[in-house]
Amino acid sequence: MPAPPRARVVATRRLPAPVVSELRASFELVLHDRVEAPPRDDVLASAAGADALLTVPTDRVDAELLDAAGGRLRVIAQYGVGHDNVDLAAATARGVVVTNTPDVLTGATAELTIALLLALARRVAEGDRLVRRGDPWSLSPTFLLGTGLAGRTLGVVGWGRIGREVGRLAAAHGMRVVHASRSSGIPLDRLLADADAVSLHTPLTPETRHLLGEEALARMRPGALLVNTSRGAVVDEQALVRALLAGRLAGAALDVFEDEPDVHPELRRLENVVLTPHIASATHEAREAMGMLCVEALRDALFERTVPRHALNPVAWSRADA
Ligand code: 8YV
Repeated sequence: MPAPPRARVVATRRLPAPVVSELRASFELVLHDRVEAPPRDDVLASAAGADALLTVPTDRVDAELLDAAGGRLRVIAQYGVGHDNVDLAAATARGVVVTNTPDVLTGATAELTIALLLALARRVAEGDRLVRRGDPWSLSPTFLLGTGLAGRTLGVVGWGRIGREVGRLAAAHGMRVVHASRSSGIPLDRLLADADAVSLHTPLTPETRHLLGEEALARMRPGALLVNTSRGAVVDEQALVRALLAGRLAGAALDVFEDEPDVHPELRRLENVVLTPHIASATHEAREAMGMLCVEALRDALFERTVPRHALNPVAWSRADA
């Protein structure tokens, strides 16, 4: 069946230039060409009559947005691997296929995780702040000492593609790696008690929301480090702040937050906390490849009329054709 002429794709954020070119080559592109989230009402208004949406993990993709888009909507390409922001059941009920972008961001995300772990253990951000402030300092055998990674135990929570890659990179730094997941590894409690550093790589689901709450944080080894590049709400931020203020944890490195882009003021204040603005997949290579996977998904659904490779709810496809 020939494709509908110039199917309309609405993208909610600025995109890498090569991705924009590819989208414009195939579709009528409505682009919210800004880095910040557009006002919700603008998103809802622009979605009306769209054949496809291209969304990011901080967009709320729910029944309201699906209904605002209306009956032409066939596919939502999520620019990211996590999709806790998408109401998959609502999409499926309306015959809308949702896709994500796995694999191509695994390396970038694992690299940033190790970068954060090193920054925390070796006090890189703290040293950077000190030098920038112009504080007096001099080389001395006891100045700004950190902890080496070699010989320490890393506990990886969630053993999917990213968790495994983090494990591989950590092992290359001489770390002993243990993991806990739903289907393999050691029990979470044991991991928390054993690990010198804990790194989170689970999707956000009702089961993993506040997985690291008051109790779990209390089970961590005194003086342990926490790294989170998954989703902010996997950690109870208030409980984490309490554990840090009490000195039970030696530090935390966070790329994601419960209420992004807001960050708990205590976290911003603490020297032993490293903060990055959700940049784990932010390399030119990964972001371009993620965009190309979105383009592929849109072309598959709208031109080829086939279920895209990374469909999260392929059953929606048959429903739409029924
Ligand atoms: C975002 C992410 O996709 O993939 C995920 O789940 O959280 C990030 O990689 C990225 O910020 C682009 O939208």
